[in-house]
Amino acid sequence: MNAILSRFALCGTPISCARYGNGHINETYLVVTNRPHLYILQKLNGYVFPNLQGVMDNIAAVTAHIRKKTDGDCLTLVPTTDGKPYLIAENGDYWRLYEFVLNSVCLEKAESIGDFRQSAAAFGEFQNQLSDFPVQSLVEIIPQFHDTPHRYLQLHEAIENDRAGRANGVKAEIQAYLSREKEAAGLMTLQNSGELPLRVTHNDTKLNNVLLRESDHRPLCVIDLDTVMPGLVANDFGDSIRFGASTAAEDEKDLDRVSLSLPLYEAYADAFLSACGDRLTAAERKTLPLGARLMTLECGVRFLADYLNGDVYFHTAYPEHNLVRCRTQLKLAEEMERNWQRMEAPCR
Ligand code: ADP
Ligand code: GN1
Ligand code: MG
Repeated sequence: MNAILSRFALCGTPISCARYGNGHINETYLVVTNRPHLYILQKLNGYVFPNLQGVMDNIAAVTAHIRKKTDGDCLTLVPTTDGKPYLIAENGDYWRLYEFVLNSVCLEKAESIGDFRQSAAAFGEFQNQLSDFPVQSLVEIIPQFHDTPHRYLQLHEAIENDRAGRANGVKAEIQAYLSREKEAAGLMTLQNSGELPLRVTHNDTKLNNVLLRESDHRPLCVIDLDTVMPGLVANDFGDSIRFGASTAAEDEKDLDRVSLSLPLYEAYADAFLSACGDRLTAAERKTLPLGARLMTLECGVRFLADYLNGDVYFHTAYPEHNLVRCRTQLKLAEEMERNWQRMEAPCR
């Protein structure tokens, strides 16, 4: 790793570099130098992001825009020794270095309802900060990223190809997801008919993609900007709920522990709408709960497809990891169906 680090304009000499965090996509390392100075080093995932140059151009533009508007923390790229915002290694790998956001915490699970409110405030404020960013100038990093019917097509392909020979063992899960395919087009239909506007959205609004201040858990910085691109607010709202308002981890094996926490849901909706509700159209506001249900379904469809494809997309820690994740998403989607009226109430 020293060969990579020596190509960045570091403050001090690296004394350690170790794998860090729980991201499913990039290879992330915490780097400490003798000063001491802390950095986040990442090898970008070229399978997930075929247009790595586009990823980095989007991030550079979005962080520059946010930096002009805030005196708080913002993701800061550290340049290479020859002044470039990222490094292309001899073997073609892309590497980038961020300043480590000091005195921050990254939560896998909200420690209190207040924490979850703070994450809603952070993502709502992120929406505000980028409301005047020229949405068409962004590269669409992964085309049809949150096009749920398209994700269903990919699931059908995965079932047909059955590359890992796993389809027979997961007939019940396949059946459960396919029985919900009809409802998957809800948001895309409204987007295509112009009833929902495209905005600059984050598209991966998990709780662990926002850093809170260690001392009081106030929002510090939204991270993981790889998928910032034109999208629907409902999906940003929805992915936060999918991940953060579940009573269990995304990869909980005991499905009895997986359900939707209505107090967390209601707190998030309230704080998100307080932060950016004024900017939303009535149709956007009304479709926020649908975003939660469809993002949960879509994420489950993606985990199931990846399981069938042999775990080529998401990082996994054991062979059934994607299957376990797909089951939790299904259970959570069922819980949302059961609580549908309560979910709609705060967004009317
Ligand atoms: P992935 O796309 O794989 O999810 P992330 O960019 O989200 O990668 O980074 C993985 C983890 O690294 C985050 O969840 C967070 O814990 C940590 N992290 C990333 N960037 C920073 C930063 N600038 N300062 C502190 N921690 C960070
Ligand atoms: C991935 O990078 P990470 O771990 O924050 C994925 C999201 C999924 C999420 C599921 C680029 O997010 O779309 O919702 O895993 N990111 C990409 O946990 O596919
Ligand atoms: Mg992440």
